[in-house]
Amino acid sequence: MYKVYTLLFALLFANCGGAPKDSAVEKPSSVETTQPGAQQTVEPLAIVPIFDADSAYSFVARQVAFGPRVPGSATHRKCGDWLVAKLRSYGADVIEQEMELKAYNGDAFKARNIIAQFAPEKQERVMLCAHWDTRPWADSDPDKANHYKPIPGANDGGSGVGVLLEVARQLSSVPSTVGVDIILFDAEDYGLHENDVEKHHTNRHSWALGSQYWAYFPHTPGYSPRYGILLDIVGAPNSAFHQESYSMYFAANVVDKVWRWAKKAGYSDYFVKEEGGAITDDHFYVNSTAGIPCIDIINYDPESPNGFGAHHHTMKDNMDWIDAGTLKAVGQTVLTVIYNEK
Ligand code: AHN
Ligand code: ZN
Repeated sequence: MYKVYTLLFALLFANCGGAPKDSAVEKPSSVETTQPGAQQTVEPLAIVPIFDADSAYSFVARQVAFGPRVPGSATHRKCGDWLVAKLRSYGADVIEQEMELKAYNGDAFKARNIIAQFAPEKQERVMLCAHWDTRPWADSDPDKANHYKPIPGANDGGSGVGVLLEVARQLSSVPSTVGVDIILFDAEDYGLHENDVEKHHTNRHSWALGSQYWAYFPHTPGYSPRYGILLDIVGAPNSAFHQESYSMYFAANVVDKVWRWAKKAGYSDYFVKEEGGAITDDHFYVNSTAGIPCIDIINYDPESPNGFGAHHHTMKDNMDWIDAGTLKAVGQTVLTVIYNEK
């Protein structure tokens, strides 16, 4: 915090008194100085706060400590209440969108999308999203005895939310030029159990139920942010975020923008400039139903035998799979993108 403000004041100061154009300052600005004879004006570089990876890590751990966040369960409700309170404590206007859902297998439950609006009065907006529920079944676990147990969901669920809570904490102290909406979708991970593939065939729309609902009933009618960024499975060590195919199809310019800022911020090792597979995730419905260009930052390698990682949808998806360095790469990139929106 101290560093950020020091830089801000330094830049403002450099702008006063009609000094020659400072080297720390790039482009001409629309802000005029008040000094007579000092008409040359400058615009400070965007101030990008420093993403605190330890803080994000602790937000992931806190979610995992509640236990699995399976829709309909008491631990799910408690974690949801905590998320709402946390986002309110950072100054957001929070909407809880409650809905009744039915999963592909007939399970019925109450679910809740959590929408945190920062600077809701601003017209120009960006949306950031992640799913906060966790999978009811560890159906990819090597041990069959675990196939109907809920996963801990540190990486799958916890990581995206942890990064976004830290983004929210930064927004509470350094306002961005554009308004930001952080949307935590529910019931992403209630999709087709591996043992039900025969019975239900390809039930591809069984995933992402909360975002499907939201895409039909957005919290604000006609909601149209510039674009959206979804974070899913963003905590594993040595992650490689490929350019996911639906993101490329619907929002190639956003992919390009984010990957370019990632490179500038020093994270091109994580943000790989290669096409990934097509993942049916929350962003698919944000794009196709709500018509908002939205990309998915997701650790998926189409070439690797276990795509999302060996821990995916197993009982091993715990804090051992969360790496602060990866959270930092994702969180700092997201902050760089949104604070550079004019
Ligand atoms: C598929 O596996 C096809 N879609 C769900 C993507 C996902 C699951 N993200 C997290 N868990
Ligand atoms: Zn999952």
